[in-house]
Amino acid sequence: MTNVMEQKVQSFMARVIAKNSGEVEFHQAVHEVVESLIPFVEDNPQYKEAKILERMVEPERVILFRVPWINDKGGVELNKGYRIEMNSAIGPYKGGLRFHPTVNLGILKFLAFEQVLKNSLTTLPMGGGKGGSDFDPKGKSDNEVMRFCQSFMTELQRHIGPDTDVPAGDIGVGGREIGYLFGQYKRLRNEFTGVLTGKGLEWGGSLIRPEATGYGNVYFAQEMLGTRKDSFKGKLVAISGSGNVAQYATEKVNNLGGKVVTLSDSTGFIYDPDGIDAEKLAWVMELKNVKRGRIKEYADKFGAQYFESERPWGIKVDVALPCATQNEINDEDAQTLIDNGCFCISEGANMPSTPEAIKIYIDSKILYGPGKAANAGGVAVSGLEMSQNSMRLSWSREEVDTKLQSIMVNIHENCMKWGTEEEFINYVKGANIAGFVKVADAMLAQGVV
Ligand code: NDP
Ligand code: 2IT
Repeated sequence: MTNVMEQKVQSFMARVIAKNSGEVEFHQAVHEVVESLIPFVEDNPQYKEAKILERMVEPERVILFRVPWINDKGGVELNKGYRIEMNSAIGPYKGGLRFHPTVNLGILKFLAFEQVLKNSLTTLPMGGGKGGSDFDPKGKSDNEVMRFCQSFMTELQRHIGPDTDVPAGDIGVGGREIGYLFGQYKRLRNEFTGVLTGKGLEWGGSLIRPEATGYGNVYFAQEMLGTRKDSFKGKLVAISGSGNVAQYATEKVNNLGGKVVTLSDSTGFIYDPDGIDAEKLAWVMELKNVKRGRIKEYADKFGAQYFESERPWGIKVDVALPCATQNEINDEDAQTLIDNGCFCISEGANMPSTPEAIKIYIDSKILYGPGKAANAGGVAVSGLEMSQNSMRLSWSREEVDTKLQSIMVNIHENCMKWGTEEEFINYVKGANIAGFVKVADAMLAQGVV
């Protein structure tokens, strides 16, 4: 980047930092995007004159609320509730809810900002939003989770709707939580509508939605490997996390002939050089989704190694799929991965790589799929769930999976279109510009709103 352009990025960021004080993850997400977009906007003055970038970093609306609830001992508990309605230029706000003790305004704004560009990349008509709470579902009974979800929805319901804002899951919000949230919405509003996605199959959910983020991430990685006439066959793969995204990424890698050798959670990671096959994965799903136990138990059960408080990036692999959380790969991890021969990193999580790690990927010219492209399969199938709900129809597993695959292929093509440089595809630049253009053009058409 030229010095002049670098200065423009710095002065844009200085304003963002001053106006959004202390929101470090939001600053990080915006910086990564404007590094690609400021040079593009300079070449396309219609966006500059209309201050599209400045408007895109300001949420259309931020909702903050109190969530009081009663624990099993009869004591009063209190959490914070949030919904960031970031951008509705191309459709109703759409994006997940995260329940995790680290949740704060800056984290949700980073996620909502990424979501706007991600949703645009899917080609479906969805704006961007994100929400959640600092509630920690770990160690809570089902009844406590239910009472929390009911209190959370009692306030949220007045702000959302199937044509307004359609939340879904994210960290700490899976099928159980979506069920309790949906039940309360329906009771308060007396409406059975597609106000949430990730619903159960019997009550408006879509086939393949649970699988979609993990499958989509592997489909995206497969497209990247395809540019080098390569595939997952015989590849060693490191996956982090052991939740929704990690589980279905593991399943799809297995189906495509690769071997997943790691999984993790917030306490450590397991290394199984024999591979986490279908049987072991079924055991992990039961452990995580039903018993809600720790990944360490895998090592005890299958005789694998367990590394307390460590992340899996020191293991020698060909492909890495970070599927846990933000900033889980730093520059040291990135360098270790590459030194060990890893040449493909596809992000199931949102912003799992630090800016320093991303610089190492780009300088090394490895295949690097940033989250907003690589994990867009989840929200894409949420979009398909919204369509099925509007039509009061449901599509077969094959139909939804075929649509998911073609959406991931299309996102990959769009990244190539906007991100191809000399002998290298810069997927960061490609995803940022491809996602931006559609939203920016819609904003231009709709005037100063
Ligand atoms: P889950 O809650 O199902 O699983 C999260 C996993 O990540 C768990 O193994 C969890 O471990 C681990 N984890 C969470 N926080 C941390 C942390 N601070 N440090 C280390 N490990 C952590 O969430 P999902 O699988 O749905 O989400 C994973 C990632 O994928 C997130 O970044 C999310 O934003 C992203 N994503 C999710 C989509 C979806 O459809 N669900 C769509 C697109 C992206 P533990 O149980 O110990 O907390
Ligand atoms: O980060 C994400 O894309 C999600 N958590 C899924 C959002 C959705 O609305 O399905």
